[in-house]
Amino acid sequence: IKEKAMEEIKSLNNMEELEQARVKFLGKKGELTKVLRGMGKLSKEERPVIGQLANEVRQDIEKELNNTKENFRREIQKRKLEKERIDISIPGKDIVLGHRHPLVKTMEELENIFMNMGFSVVYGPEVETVENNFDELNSPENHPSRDLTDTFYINKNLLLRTHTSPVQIRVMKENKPPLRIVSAGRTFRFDDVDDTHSPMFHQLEGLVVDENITMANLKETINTFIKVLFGEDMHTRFRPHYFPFTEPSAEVDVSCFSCKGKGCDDCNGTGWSMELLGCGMVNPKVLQNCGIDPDKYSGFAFGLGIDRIAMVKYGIDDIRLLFENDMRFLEQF
Ligand code: FA5
Repeated sequence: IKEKAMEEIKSLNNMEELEQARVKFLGKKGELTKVLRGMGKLSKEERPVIGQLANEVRQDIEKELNNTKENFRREIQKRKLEKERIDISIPGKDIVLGHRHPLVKTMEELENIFMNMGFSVVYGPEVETVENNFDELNSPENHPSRDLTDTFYINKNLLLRTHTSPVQIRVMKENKPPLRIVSAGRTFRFDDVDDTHSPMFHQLEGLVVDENITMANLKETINTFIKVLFGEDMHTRFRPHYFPFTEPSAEVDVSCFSCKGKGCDDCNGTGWSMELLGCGMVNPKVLQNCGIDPDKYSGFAFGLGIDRIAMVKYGIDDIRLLFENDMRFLEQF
């Protein structure tokens, strides 16, 4: 029995086979148990001899089974460790980090430039009164921008602001000169969508009111700002324009960012970029509307399109890209 058992144990392959072998040799119906059961039939002299022998065989088989079991256990453990081994020298996986939207970056950059020039940053609501958005800004009752087809009205008295200029009114009504503020935020117009127009866009409003403020201060401020933002080699061109809330008023063109004014495909050979901002000397009527004495104080204001500045700065040729949230576009910034 012992030899047979030893032979079989050597050829075992796994824990299940080992358990089967244990039952076969040592179990209740096992071969060795049969021998022990038959002991009664033996003579008095034979019994202790056979008994001892059977016990020795049992111990030997048990020992061999235990050794084999231990070997299997070690083998399993080894395989498991190998499978779960961690190679700490492999470089870690990159975590995908988000980043700020090009528009937000531009907005913050603009605010910083003006803060460095001594302006305070203030905010105004996107839902405005018709009074602040039009009336106090000297916008005539029949002005086309008031049309239902140009403005998103919420009711008779409230609208989504069509520009950031109502922030001027809020600031002038609540504070006394000297004033020097910028205010950036969302604006809304019923404009047809194209490469450079979006129904929701962003403006940055600037307002300075003090004694002896002149057009020269306005030009110097805008020129300095453009050069800090785009570089020393950028130039501006002030074209006469009309806004009800400024007099005189101007629209400002900036050199084409691609060719710096020489003329290229981006600017259709003109050397100038698309229209970026409107400005002018605060209309004395507007100062008066806000309780500021126009004989003592004067001021200038400007409103620039942040989306268009971002387009020029980053070479984006379609404003819609800024709002489509296409990852392929956003990941480039
Ligand atoms: C105004 O909104 C005046 N409030 C600006 C101003 C402020 C003038 C203070 C004088 C004093 P305008 O409608 O031109 O002006 O708009 C200003 C800028 O906003 C434009 O130069 C352009 O850059 C941008 N803009 C206007 N409409 C859109 C649009 N639909 N999509 C994207 N940008 C626009």
